[in-house]
Order: sequence, then structure tokens, then C-alpha cells
Amino acid sequence: MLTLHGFAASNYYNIVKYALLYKELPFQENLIFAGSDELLRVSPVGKVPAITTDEGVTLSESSVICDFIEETYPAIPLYPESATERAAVRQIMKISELYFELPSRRLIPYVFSGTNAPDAVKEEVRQVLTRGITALNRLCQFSPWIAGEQFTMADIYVHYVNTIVNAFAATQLDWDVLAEIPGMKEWNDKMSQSDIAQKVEADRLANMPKFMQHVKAQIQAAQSK
Ligand SMILES: N[C@@H](CCC(=O)N[C@@H](CS)C(=O)NCC(=O)O)C(=O)O
Repeated sequence: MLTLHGFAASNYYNIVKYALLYKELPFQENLIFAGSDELLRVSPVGKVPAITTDEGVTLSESSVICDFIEETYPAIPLYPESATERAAVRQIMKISELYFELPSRRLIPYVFSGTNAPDAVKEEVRQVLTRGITALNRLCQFSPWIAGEQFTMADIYVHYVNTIVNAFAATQLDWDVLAEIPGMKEWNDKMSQSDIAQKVEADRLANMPKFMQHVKAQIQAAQSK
């Protein structure tokens, strides 16, 4: 059986978890936080998520895992059939990761330590997000799904990217980033109502206290060095 390694408070973990649930694949979850030797054994850079396949192979990087799951278990598809349309789906995923998720993620340490990000960092984040907004405004269709008529991996990916944009960029920058893309908020709300999204969210909330304890311990360890 597939094993999904990581923790439910992670948005990247939840992308893969959602895809596995959507495809109705049996899998077990192995709770590991970042910074552990156990995680390094399954994820070469020590990041969540990672999976162990049925053959015992370990894989990391959410988009790589998404591709592997699709290619290995195509019965319930999450990508269109045509190569061009598949590339369009991956384009949305990649742009949301590079220009939405990663800049927003830069603000996480400030939120966790209860400090305000320096203006220069905020400005840099704002500029990258602005490029993301322009690109996603061109690419997202919301008709009714993000890449068109078919529900795809891009719907899952961007939904969990948006959790980071909302939780960190929107709060630190006092900027309703998603509102800059007409249709994004309505689509995002619709996404959060599915049974799978609700299960993933319930698991995330259940994992939060343990995760915050882990973050606190890491901050204390760093301060005592
Ligand atoms: N590019 C990676 C990013 C994964 C990632 O940043 N995961 C976070 C948890 S949400 C993590 O493991 N952070 C620990 C660290 O940066 O050391 C992916 O797509 O899987």
C-alpha cells in the first residue's frame, strides 16, 4: 500500500492527500515533521510530502508525486488527455507555486515568531505576487474549474497554494490577494466545500496543535544556539 509521509498541517502534503483520496487509492499516513532523520530517509531535501510506492520506492516533491500518481493510477484522471491541455494544467500549477506559494511562504517565519516582516521583504513578496496575479488572471478559466470544463490537478494544487497566500501574504501585507483575480474566491470557496476538502481540513485542524508545538520547539532550539 502507498504510504504518504508528512503532516496534515502542510499544504503540500494536502495536495497529494487530496489527489489520493480523489482517485480512491488506498494509502496509509506516516506522521513525520520536518527536521527529522526519518524524513531525510524518504525525502532527500527533508521536505514534506514524500511517498513510498507499492514497490518500496521513495519519492518527494509534490508535483512529481502528482505526476507519478496520475501515470500509475490513471483510472480516475486528474489531467486532460491531450498533451497540450495537460501542459496548460501544469502551467497553472507551476505558476501558482512559483509566484503565489513561494513568495507567500517567505512570510511564514515572521508570522510564527510574532514579528513584522521588514519592508524590503514585504516589497519583494508584493512584486512576485503581482506577477502571479497577472499570470493567473490570464490562465485561470473557472468554467467551472480552474483550467476549464474538467476538474484537474490544478484545481487541487491552487486550492492548497491559496491556503498559504491567505494565511500569510494576505495577513502580513494587509492585501486580499485572491480578490485580485475575478472568480478565484468563488471557485476557492466551492473547492473547500467538497467532501474530500472537508476531510483534509478536519485532519489539518486536528494536526495543528502538534504542529505548533513542533514549531515552538524548533524556534526555542534555534534561539538557544
Ligand atoms: N517543493 C516542495 C515544497 C515542500 C515544502 O516546502 N514542504 C514544507 C512543509 S509545507 C516543508 O517540509 N518544510 C520544511 C523545510 O523547509 O525544511 C514540494 O512541492 O513538495
